[in-house]
Amino acid sequence: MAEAETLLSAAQHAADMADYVEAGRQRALALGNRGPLRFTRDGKVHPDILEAYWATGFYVLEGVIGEAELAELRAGVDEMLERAPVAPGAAVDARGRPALGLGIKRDSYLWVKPLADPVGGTAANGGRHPAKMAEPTPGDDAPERVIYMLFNICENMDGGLRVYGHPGLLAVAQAINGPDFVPYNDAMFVKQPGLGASVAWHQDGLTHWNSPHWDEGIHGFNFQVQLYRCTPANCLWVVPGTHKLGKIDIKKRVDDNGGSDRLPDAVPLFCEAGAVTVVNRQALHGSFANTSPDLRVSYTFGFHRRASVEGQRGVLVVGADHVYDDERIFRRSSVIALAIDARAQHFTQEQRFVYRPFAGLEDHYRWNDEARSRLHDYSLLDLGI
Ligand SMILES: O=C(O)CCC(=O)C(=O)O
Repeated sequence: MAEAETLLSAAQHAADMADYVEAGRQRALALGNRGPLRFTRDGKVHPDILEAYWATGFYVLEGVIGEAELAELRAGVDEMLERAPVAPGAAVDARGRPALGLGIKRDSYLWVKPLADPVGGTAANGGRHPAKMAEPTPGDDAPERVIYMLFNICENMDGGLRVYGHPGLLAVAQAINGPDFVPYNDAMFVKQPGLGASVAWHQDGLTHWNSPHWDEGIHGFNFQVQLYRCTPANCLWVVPGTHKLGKIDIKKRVDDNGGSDRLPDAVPLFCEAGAVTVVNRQALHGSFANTSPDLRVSYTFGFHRRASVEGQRGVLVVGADHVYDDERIFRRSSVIALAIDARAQHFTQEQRFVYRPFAGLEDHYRWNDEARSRLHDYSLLDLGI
C-alpha cells in the first residue's frame, strides 16, 4: 500500500505540469528566437536568425516544411510503425510480414516502457543524463513497451532522405558550421500521447569539453523537423544560454530545484507542424513523459563543423570504435549529396543546394537504384562527438 501511495498517475503528472508549462510558454515567447526561415538578398541565412540562435542556443524556424511534404513524412512514419517487428528482435511485423529493417545492421527501432525515463541516472550515452525524470504510471491498458525512436531514416524512408537534402536547412547548417559542415546522425523521436517516454536533461556533446579550442559551437547542432504540432506539454525544452557555459553539473541543478525535473529557467520549443527547431548540442535540454493528449514525432538530424570531427575517436555511435578519418567523413557526408539529388528529382521546381565538399561531383551522386544500395548501412558511419 505504501508503494501505491507514492505512485504518480499520468493524470496527476499532467496536472502538476500545467502551471510550469504556461510559465514556460511566456518565457519562450519573450526570447525573440522564432520565425520563418529568411534569407538576405544575396541568399544568405538572415543574420537576425543566426544572432538569436547564438544568443539563446536554439531557434524555432516556422513553416519550413509544407503540407504535402509533411503528409509524405507522416505516411513514412506510419509505415515504419506498421512494419515494425511485432516485438524487439522479432522477424515479422504484427501482420506476419517480414519486419522492416531486418537486413540493416543497426536496429531501426528502440522500445521503452511507457512514460519511463530510460536513461536518466544511468551510464547510458556516456553518462550524460545524470538525473532521473519523473516517471508517471501509465494507464492499465498501456502496452508493456512502446516504440520510442526510429533509426536509419534515410534508408528506411524516402521522404526522410529528401528532407536531409532540404536546401534551406542545409543553408542553415552551412551558416552555423561552415561550408565544409559534416553530418552527425539521424533518428525520429516518437512520443505517443499518454505513453511517450521522457528524455532526461542533458547536453549532447561528449568529446570537446576540455578542448583548448572549446567554444559555444564546437559540438554542432541538431535540427528537429516537427511532423505534428508541438505543445509545451509534449515538446523539447531547452535552458536558454547554456550552450555557452561549458559542462554543466546537471545533477546539482536538479537537486537545487528540490529534486524536481521542472527546471525553473527552461523554455518549451512549442510550434506548429512543419516547423524545424535548431538546438545547439551543448544546450541543456530534455523532454518530459508525454502525459498530454497529443502525439509528437520529431525527425532529428545533426551537423558538425568538419574540424570538430576530424581525427576524433567515435562516441555515441553504433559499431566498432573508429577514428573519423577522411574516408569515413567523406562516405558519411555522401548521404547529403545523395539526399540533395533525391530531393531535386522529387521537387523539380526547387533550387538544389550546392554542398561544397561534393561540388563538381554531382554526376557521381545521382539518386537511383545503385545509389540506394550504396546507402545501405550508412548509419554505421555516423559521426558522433
Ligand atoms: O526530442 C526529444 O524529446 C529529445 C531530443 C534530444 O534530446 C536530442 O535530440 O538530443
